[in-house]
Amino acid sequence: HVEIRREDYRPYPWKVPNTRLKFTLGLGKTRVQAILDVEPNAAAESSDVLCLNGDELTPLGVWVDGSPLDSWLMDGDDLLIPLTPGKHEVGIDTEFSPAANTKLMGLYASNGMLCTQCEAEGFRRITFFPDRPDVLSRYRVRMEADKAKFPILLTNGNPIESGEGADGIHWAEWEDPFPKPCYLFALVAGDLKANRDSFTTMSGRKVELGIWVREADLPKTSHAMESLKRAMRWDEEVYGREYDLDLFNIVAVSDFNMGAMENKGLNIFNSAYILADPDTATDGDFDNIARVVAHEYFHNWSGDRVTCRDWFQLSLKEGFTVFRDQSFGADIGSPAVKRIDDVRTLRMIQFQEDSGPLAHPVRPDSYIEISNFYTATIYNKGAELIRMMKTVLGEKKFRAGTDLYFERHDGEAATCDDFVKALEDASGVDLTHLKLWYSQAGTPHVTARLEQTGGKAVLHLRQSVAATPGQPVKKPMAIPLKTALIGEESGAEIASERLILLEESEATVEFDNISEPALLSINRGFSAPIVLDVDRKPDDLEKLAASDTDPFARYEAMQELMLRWLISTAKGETVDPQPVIRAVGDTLRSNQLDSAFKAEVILPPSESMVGDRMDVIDPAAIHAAREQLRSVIGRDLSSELANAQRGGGQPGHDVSAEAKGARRLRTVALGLLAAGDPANGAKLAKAQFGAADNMTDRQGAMMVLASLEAPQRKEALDAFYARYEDDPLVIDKWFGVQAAAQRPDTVDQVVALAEHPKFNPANPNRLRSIAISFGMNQWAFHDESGRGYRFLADLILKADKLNPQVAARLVPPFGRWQRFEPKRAALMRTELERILSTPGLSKDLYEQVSKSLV
Ligand code: HT7
Ligand code: ZN
Repeated sequence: HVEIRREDYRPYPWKVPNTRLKFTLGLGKTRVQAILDVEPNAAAESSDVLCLNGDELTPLGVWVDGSPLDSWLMDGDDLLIPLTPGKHEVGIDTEFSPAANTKLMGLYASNGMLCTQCEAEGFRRITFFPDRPDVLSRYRVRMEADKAKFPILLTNGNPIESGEGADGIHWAEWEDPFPKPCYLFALVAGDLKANRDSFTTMSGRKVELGIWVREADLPKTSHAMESLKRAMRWDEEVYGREYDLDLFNIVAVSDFNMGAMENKGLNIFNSAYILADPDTATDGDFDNIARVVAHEYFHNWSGDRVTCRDWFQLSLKEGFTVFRDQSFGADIGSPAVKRIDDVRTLRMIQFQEDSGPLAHPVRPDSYIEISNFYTATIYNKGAELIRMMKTVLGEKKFRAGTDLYFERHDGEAATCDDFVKALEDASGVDLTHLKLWYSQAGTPHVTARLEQTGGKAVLHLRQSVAATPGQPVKKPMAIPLKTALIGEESGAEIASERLILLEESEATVEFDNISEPALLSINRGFSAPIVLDVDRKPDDLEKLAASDTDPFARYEAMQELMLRWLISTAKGETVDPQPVIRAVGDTLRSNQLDSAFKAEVILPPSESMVGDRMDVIDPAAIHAAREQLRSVIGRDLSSELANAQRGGGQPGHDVSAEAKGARRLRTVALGLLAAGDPANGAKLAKAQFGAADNMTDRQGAMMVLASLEAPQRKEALDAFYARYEDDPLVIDKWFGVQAAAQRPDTVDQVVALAEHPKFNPANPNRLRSIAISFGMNQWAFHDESGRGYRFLADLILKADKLNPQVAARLVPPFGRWQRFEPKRAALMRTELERILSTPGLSKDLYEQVSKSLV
C-alpha cells in the first residue's frame, strides 16, 4: 500500500475548465458519458499525458477532440491518455452497477433511490477524472432515468432544461455556475418529496429551499428546515457570508458512511441528521440535527467557495467549519453547556486518539487512505486551534481575518498557511507561535501550582508533550490560558481574568495586591486543548465548584473532584466521598443554576475518561469505583435527586432550553437514584418509561433499565421494540442502548444482537449502533475473557468485505491496547494480528490495524 506524502504535492499539469456529464441512470446499470475540456496548467510542469483517476472502472470508449482513441493505457486503476500540448476535448464512457456498490462511495443505491458520495475520492468510481481537490471545473449535467422509478432528478447548481422521451424516460439538465472540485459533485434520483420553504438573503435575493425525503418522512423535516434558515441568517450576521445560488437542496438517505456531505447546492445527509419529531428523536438528536445542518451549510463558504489545495489541508475546511458550528450552537443555546459538551467529545475521542498509535497532526504529513483521516484530530482539535487563534486576536480582528481569507481565496483551493496568513495580514498580529499546533501531534500536559505569600501570588507553569508516532522529540507549544484568581472566602474574582500565553517549557506569572487566600481558576472556558494537572486540595475544588465565576471552570472543578476520588478508589485506596457528595448536593439545591448545567456537572466522568488518567487501565476496578460513587450519591442525595427526577413537567413537544434541561437532569438523576437503590430505580424508570410523551424521557429510562437486573428491563426493551419496529432510526437506538449497557453479560447480549434479524452490517447506522456503542463501553468491551475483543474483530472483518471505510473506523478501541494490564493487552494484540493476517484486507483497514500494532 502506497503512502502519500504532503511534501510530494505538485500542481496538476492540466486545467479542466468545463466538465459535461450525461448519466443514463439505473439501479443495476448506469452509464456515464463524460466530456472534459482540458488545457495545460501554466502553473505546473507540462506533461504529454493526461492521468485520470479511476476506481473499479474500465473505459468503454475514449475520444480526443471528437475522434476515438485507442492509445490509452491503464496504470493500475488510473487511465492514461497521451495528449499533445494545447487545448483538447476528452470524452470517456463508463458503465457500472450502483446496486452492487456496497462501499457507498461514488454512485450507489439506497432504498430504491440513487445517490452519490464523492468526498474524498468517490468521484473516480463514477468516471475517470483528476480526483483531487485543486482541480476546479464548471459542471453541466444531464440525467436520464425511468420517470416512474426516479421521478425526481437533482444535481448541483440550477435546473436549465427538462423533458420526457419515449418509454417513460425523462431527463433534466442542470448547470452549476461555480467551479468546484469533483468531491463536491452530487446527484440524486428517486421517488422523493420535498418540504419546501424559502430564505431571503441579506441583499434581498430569494433562495428556494428543499428538504427531500420519502413521503412518509415529510412530517419529520420541520426541525431541519428551521435549523437551516437559522444557520443561513447566522452566517450572514456573524461572518457576513451570504448564500450564492437560487436553490439549496438537502436530501436524506438511510445508507450513508458519515453524517452528511456539503456538495455545492445539494447537501446529502444521513437521515439520522434530518428526521426528527418528539416521539422518535431525543433532545440530543434535535441538537445534532441543528449542528450538522448548520455545519454543512457553513461549508458553502468554508469548503466550497474556498476549498482545500490537497487532503493534507483537510482541517482548513473541517476544523474551521466545526468551530463555526460550535459557535452557532453556543449562540442558539446555552454557551456554557455547549462548551462542556464539546470539550467532553474532544476528551473522549480526540485525546484518546492523540495519546495512542493513531495520533497525527492537525495537518498530517502522510496517509495511506485519506478516509482514515476524517478524525477528531482534524475536526475537533482543528476547531480548538481556530478557537485559540480567535482568543489571541479577539472578536474584531478575527472577523477581519476571516473576511480577508474569504475575499482573497474565493474560488481557490487554499492551504492552512493561507488561512493563518489572512488572519495575520488583516490583524497585524503575528500568529507564528500557534502554527506548531498544525504540525505537532499529541496533547500537551500542563502542571500548574499557585504559591502565595502575603499579597503576592506566583503561578508556576510547566508543560510537556509525550512522543507520538514519527515525532519522538517535541517542542514546547504556545498555550493560551485564560486565568483568574478566586477568593477562598469571598468567592469573588480577586484577580480578574487575563490571558497568559505559556510558550516555553516553564514559566512563572505574578499576581499582585491579592487581598485574601486565592484559589487558581485556570484554562477557563477550556481556552487550550490540554491536560491540566493543578495542585489543588479537594476542599479547594469543592469551593471552586460552588463559586468559580467561569461556569466551565466550575464544571471542571467538580469533574476533577470526582476524577481524583475515582482514580484513588480504583487504585484500592480508601477516600472520603463527602467533598463530592457535598458539592453534588449544593449543585442540585442551587436556585441559580439551570437544570441543563446541573445535569452536566453532577454526571461522574465516564469510565474511559478515568482510564485515560491512569497509567495502567484496570476496567473492572474503574467500573467498581464508579458504581460505588454513583450509589453513594444516589443514597445520600436521594431526596434532591428524586425532586430533580420529578421536576420540569413540560410537555414533550416543548423544546425550549428549560424543558430540555429538565429532561436531561431527569434522566441523569434517575441513573443515580437507580445506582443507590436498584429495585426502586427500576420502578421509577419503568414509570418514567411508561409516562413519557417524548423520546428523551423514554430512551433515558430504557437506558437506565438496560443496565439493571430487574424484570422491568425486558418489559421496557420489548415494548420499545414493538412500538418502533418499523422505524430504522429508532431501532438503531434499541441496539445501541443494549450495546452500551453496564452489565456483566453485555458481551453475550451483543453477540446475540448481531444475530438479530434486524441487524444488517451493510447499513452503516445499524452497524455502528452496536459496534461504536460497544467499543466505547469500557467495562464490557474489555471483559477479561477477551470475548469482547473477538466479537468486535469478527464484526470488523465482516464489515470490511462490504464497506472498508466504515469498518476501518471501528478499529480505534483496539488502539488503546498498550494502556491495559498485560493479559488484556496481549488479547487485544492477538485480535489486531488476526485481522492483519486476514487475506484480502482493504487498505483502509490495513492502515488502521498496522498502525495500531506499532
Ligand atoms: N465533508 C464531509 C466528509 C464526508 C466524508 C468523507 C469520507 C467518506 C464519506 C464522507 N461523507 C462525508 C462531511 C463534513 O465534514 O461535513
Ligand atoms: Zn465538515
